[in-house]
Amino acid sequence: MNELINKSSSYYISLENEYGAHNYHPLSVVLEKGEGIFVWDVEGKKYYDFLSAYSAVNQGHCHPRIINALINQASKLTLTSRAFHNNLLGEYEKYICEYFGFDKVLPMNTGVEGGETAIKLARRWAYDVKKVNENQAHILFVEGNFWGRTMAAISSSNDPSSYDRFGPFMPGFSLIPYNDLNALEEAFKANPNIAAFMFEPIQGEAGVVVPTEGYLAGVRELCSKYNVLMIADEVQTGLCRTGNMLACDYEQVKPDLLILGKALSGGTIPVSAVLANNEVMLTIKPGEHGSTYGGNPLACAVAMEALKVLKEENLAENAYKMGEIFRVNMLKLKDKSALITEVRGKGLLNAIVIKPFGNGKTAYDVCKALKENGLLAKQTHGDIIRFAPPLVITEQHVNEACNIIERTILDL
Ligand code: IF1
Repeated sequence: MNELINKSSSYYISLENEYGAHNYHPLSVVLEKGEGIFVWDVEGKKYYDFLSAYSAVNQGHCHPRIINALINQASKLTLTSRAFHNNLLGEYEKYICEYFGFDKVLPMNTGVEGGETAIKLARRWAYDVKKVNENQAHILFVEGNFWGRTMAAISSSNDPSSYDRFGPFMPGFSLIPYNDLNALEEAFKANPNIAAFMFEPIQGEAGVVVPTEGYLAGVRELCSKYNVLMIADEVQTGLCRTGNMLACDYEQVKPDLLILGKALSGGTIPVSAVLANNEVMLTIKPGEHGSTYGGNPLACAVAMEALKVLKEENLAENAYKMGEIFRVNMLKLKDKSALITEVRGKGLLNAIVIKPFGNGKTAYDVCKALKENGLLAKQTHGDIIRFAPPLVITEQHVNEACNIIERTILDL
């Protein structure tokens, strides 16, 4: 291959197309570098990153402190497996437990493994503590939930593009509407075998669906009243994304199980965690759950640094303030453009809803135009665009990015 071909976006895209499974439909941009809130493509063009790898890069691309922790630990020891102890696991476990106020942590890798782990813990707790009859434990979810791509995750999904023709599915799951405390209480009353209620405090994939104030506290109250574990999937909403360390903090609510992932490694390697107290966590005994990479020393070093950066750089506060500015700008734009029908979100997890325009054009076409103008964002469900920049963004950059969005939308 000559150098010119080697360097063009279309070359890399055609390679992916030929040799990679076709399970994604990305925007046609090929990135090769990232720093803070910016990414660069192979042609050298610079973009605002308003996706942050689905909120995994909250601390900004290639955060120097996180990359240093990664490199230092990588040159010393990366993986031992859990067959042996390592000198970082215990320190990390103590650090993250004290950070979030739980007795214990179970370290995994991807977010969906965190969800699987939480469900196994809840089922085990149901048998050992709640005394549910064997194989009768039930987990309740909400419509529009998204927690990954495993068989269990898609078994709880009501989105056909997730589950269609992948059956048969995992039993013992059911769905109620989101943001509906009456439905939750009715479900709890109707089935004494419910082990857990698992949900996102703000729904991400569903399109940044923010529940009514009081919902989180109401969920907590009902879970306690009916002896059901509250599982908060904060894989996307946690770690300062919504303007608080956790989205549950907005209503001073503490779940029984907390699932974290994504930004727990600042976008470097897959690191997830389930936090719980002893009553739940100690129901799983040696040999009953685990993972080759879970709790590896590299992940422990990186996660500790990623968590320190969140606090020491006040990223919750910054996300809160920058989010307010972003939504004010978007609401002004909504007044100027008939294309935008809604602006919603919390902190720096935001979305705008786009009315179909032109000849059947959708949010995807808006994202294509945004890309041309130097800002990367991703549509969901055809009509929603999610805006979630790294939390290190400054006011000046929020305003500049909003100008790009405004110019793009008004030009369409
Ligand atoms: C993809 C969305 C985001 C999640 C919550 C667990 C997981 C996720 C709340 C699983 C993952 C993903 C995965 C990514 C797209 C992305 C996503 F558009 F689907 F909704 F973030 F907004 N819980 N979210 O959002 O974590 O196993 O992937 O580490 O391409 O599937 P994972």
